[in-house]
Amino acid sequence: MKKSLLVVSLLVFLLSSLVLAENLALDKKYVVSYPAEASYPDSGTEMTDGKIGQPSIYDSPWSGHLRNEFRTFIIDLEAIYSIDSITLGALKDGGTGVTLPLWLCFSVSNDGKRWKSIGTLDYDESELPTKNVVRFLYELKTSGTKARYVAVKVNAGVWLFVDEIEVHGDPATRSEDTNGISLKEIDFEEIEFDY
Ligand SMILES: [Ca+2]
Repeated sequence: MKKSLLVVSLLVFLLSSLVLAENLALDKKYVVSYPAEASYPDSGTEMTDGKIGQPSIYDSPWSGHLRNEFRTFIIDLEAIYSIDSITLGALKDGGTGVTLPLWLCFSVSNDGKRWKSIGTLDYDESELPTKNVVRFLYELKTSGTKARYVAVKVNAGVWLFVDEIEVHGDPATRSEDTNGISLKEIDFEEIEFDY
């Protein structure tokens, strides 16, 4: 193969893989089991607005959650998609009690009522970044799981700082859904998680 042809083929391949890996959660609605603290608030759109925090508690994309062991976020993708991965960004700031979650549990649903646990990320302190101030991206690979609703249960220590949840998948796998319920109708207690 000629060199120029090889470069063009490579570019086409790279572009097509970029198109496939879209963030389906961008600008989608979500709810959280317990609101962020007033001092580090979440206006209700910040977890899916595409804005990522710098590694500083003062950067506005971060919302801060204080104690109570965990928070659960539920995102409505508004249609059923085939999902390849789910990510969450969290902050560590060793000097201020902002610690990284030790575990995250994930669950999905097509109708907002029947849920299916799809995996858990579990870390020892020693497996998390040792740097004192750092943003860490958690990622669960979901190998084409079909879902409209995505629930992420996130462990909270003293302070949990989070900036964005992304759900990656191919938009072409969209199938219209009319059976879903509104986020406000979802019962957090009904969601099946590993723990
Ligand atoms: Ca954000």
